[in-house]
Amino acid sequence: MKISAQMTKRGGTRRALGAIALAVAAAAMSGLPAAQAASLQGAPAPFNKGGVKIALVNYLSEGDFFQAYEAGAQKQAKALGIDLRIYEGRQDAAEERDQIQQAINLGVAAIIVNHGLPESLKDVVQQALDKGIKVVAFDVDLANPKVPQIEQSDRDLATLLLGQAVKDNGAAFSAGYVYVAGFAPLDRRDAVWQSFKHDHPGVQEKARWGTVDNPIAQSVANQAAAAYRAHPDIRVVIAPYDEFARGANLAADEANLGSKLRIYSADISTADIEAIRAPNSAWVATAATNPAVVGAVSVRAAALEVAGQPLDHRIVVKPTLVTRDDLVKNDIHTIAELGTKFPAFRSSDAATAAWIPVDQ
Ligand code: SR1
Repeated sequence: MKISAQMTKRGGTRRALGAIALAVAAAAMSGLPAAQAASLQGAPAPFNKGGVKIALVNYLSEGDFFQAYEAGAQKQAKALGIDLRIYEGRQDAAEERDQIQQAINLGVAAIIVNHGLPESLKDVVQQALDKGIKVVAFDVDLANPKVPQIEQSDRDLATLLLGQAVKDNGAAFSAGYVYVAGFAPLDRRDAVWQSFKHDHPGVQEKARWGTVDNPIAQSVANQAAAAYRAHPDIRVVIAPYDEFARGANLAADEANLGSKLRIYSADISTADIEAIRAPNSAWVATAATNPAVVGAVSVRAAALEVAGQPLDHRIVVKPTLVTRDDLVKNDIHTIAELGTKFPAFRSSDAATAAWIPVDQ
């Protein structure tokens, strides 16, 4: 069940109440609870009884990555008979805190925190833990030994895309860099970029830009257009988030720079694959996981915590490098087709157990 900001505001609006009434009426008509929470035979308690509620609290929800992440989480929750309550992210730290509080009040067994600002979350997460609620975090470092941390190995991801940039362009080039500080995955990727520049004195960062203002890709495109005009010597753009790469690519397209620039990114979606494959596209490679698999891993990690079963503190979903050549040679147009060539895009063995169905 998705819980929107409108539905979560205190006091609620008539529209929100209407939506709830409709959901309840629909559930009553189908004879099912509002969200299915079935029992799972052979599973440890409480999954053998069903009715386990888990909250997924997002800081960001817009864009292909986060939509696929949520879809993967929902699919894994369904397979586990979990009643997953999804709180939409609006890049609002106060709202995310409030949503965690609401999940606590709802009596969930676990909370998955997807991104956010650590300083605004640590105390409310501690309140959840104090009440016996399990917490796992994806891409936000809550610095709490009781909170397992899920990530895509941002170090590997950045190393892969920078390695490809050197392979294609040599060890000396003028670069543009797209970055916004304060997001754990972007900060971890940035640490690799900083040491890469130190080790490659021939690589010059000529311009830096970036924003997470919605719509992110269009906002980044506006900045990129100005950067390309001011620094016509830029040949390589390092854009380690697909919304950034989409923006950098849009601006390159509009300025007819497709054959002059090469863009290296993180993340992948079916729309990204089409953009990378497009004739004359400047976007040539990306290092990525399947975000649906990461969403599934997050739910499995929360389930293992609830069942009291062993789980590493750091749970990593390994990224894979995908180049335009890979896509064209293998006639890949979608994430599903990508999974046939690269098994890592189908599933991950992170946070698994014999009783957990894994099927992405
Ligand atoms: C604003 S942070 C964006 C990143 O979060 C996830 O880790 C995705 O990989 C995306 O690049």
